[in-house]
Amino acid sequence: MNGPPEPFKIKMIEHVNMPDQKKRSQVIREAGYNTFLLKSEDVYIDLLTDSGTSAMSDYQWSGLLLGDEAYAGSRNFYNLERAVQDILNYRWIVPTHQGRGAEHLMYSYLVKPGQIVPRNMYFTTSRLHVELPGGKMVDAIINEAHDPENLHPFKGNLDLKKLQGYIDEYGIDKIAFVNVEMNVNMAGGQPVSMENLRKLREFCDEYKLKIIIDATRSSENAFFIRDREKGYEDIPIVDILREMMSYSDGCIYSAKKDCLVNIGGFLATNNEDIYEHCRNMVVIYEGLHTYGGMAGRDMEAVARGLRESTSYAYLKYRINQVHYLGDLLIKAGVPIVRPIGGHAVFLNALKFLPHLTREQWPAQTLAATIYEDSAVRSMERGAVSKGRDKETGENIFPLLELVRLTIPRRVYTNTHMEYTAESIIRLYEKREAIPGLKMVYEPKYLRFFQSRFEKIK
Ligand code: P71
Repeated sequence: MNGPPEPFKIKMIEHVNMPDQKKRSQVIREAGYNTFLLKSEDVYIDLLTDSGTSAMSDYQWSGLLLGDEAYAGSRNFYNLERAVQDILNYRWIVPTHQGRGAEHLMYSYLVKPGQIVPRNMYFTTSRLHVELPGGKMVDAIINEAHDPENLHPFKGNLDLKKLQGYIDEYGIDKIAFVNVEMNVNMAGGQPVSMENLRKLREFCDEYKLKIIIDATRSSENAFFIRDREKGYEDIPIVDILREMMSYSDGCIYSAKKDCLVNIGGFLATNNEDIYEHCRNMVVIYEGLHTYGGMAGRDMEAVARGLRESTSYAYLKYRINQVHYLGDLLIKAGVPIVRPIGGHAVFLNALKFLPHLTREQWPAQTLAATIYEDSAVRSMERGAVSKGRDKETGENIFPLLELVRLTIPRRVYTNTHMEYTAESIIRLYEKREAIPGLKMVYEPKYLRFFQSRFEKIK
């Protein structure tokens, strides 16, 4: 058997379409070879993202009916507050419509113009919310994370020598805070170890630096700590989460991932100044501090989902499914990022399509080609996502030029994984025949969402 069986059964299904070859070629051309611009009804298996795409449980759905839609003081806010206190061990929470709302409130308070924010790799919205108040995000992840084949078990770890280097180069006053992402998305869903967090806390205490966690995928990170780190084998996920967060001054959380909901987010902290400021700001940008852009029913679903995300049996099934897809590809020799991460399998487009130049956008090309072959939708995570250098205006070509096959939680079966793997293996066998793309339209912000391409003849 391929890992543990699902710790749930299916109560309701959603029909999906399988467009034929002619239709697939037509719609991906019309979408400018950008998978973000496809209509969902033209997609058979949607691996664009694990964000907001999970299947809720009957316990979460039933919570929707208990939504208290009062403008102020909704009971569901207090349920959410209690869940965050119980599981993440923060005293105060400010709800937001989704993760980037929390990033906006937290980072616009903590970042002053000219300051830098070291982080274990970057994430697109996080970087933008550091840049908008005049800051700059700099990379402080261990070098192993930039090597898609390095098998380090905690490739999300921060490199304290790099942090020291930034302090020496810029001066301590120029560091706004240290940002730690759990199960680092852009590195391939790679975890941070507890030992690294502990050492980081000691390091930051010496310099009185704040640590803010991006806790978006913290339950999945906790699973890897339990599975891989000595001393945590028998520790409940909740206790691991509480310890992880105890090394920080606060977190932002996109509930659309590990909390198993379609919309929602929050920030949480034990720092009274951060709380006071964000609770003030939330009413300007999101909504009153007891709903922050979410309906009461959404907050209930987040509260219940956060609790469900701490089930070890669920996490084991979840991460095992991601590994099932990755292992099928590894067996066929397809180049992927290793170790296989928590939420997605990342194809190494530079190795898959070595005949393309970086300006022919190998990852964008591969994502479009996979759709054309099988109606499976994936996401470019390479130079198009990375964007241009703010100072020179030149394209930045990161070492990682990847296609992300992101697995929604509790949505697809292993047969769907097999179908996906078969398509990619088929393409890998005829990879030399795959032509590149040229960019014909580029928007100013977060260009990967709306840029358009044409096939090079
Ligand atoms: C993902 C997303 C959603 C996304 C965002 C931007 C471009 C494409 C897709 C969102 C995250 C995230 C981390 C670590 C904050 C956010 C923003 N990820 N931190 O991976 O992964 O949260 O989407 O709720 O605003 O597809 P938000």
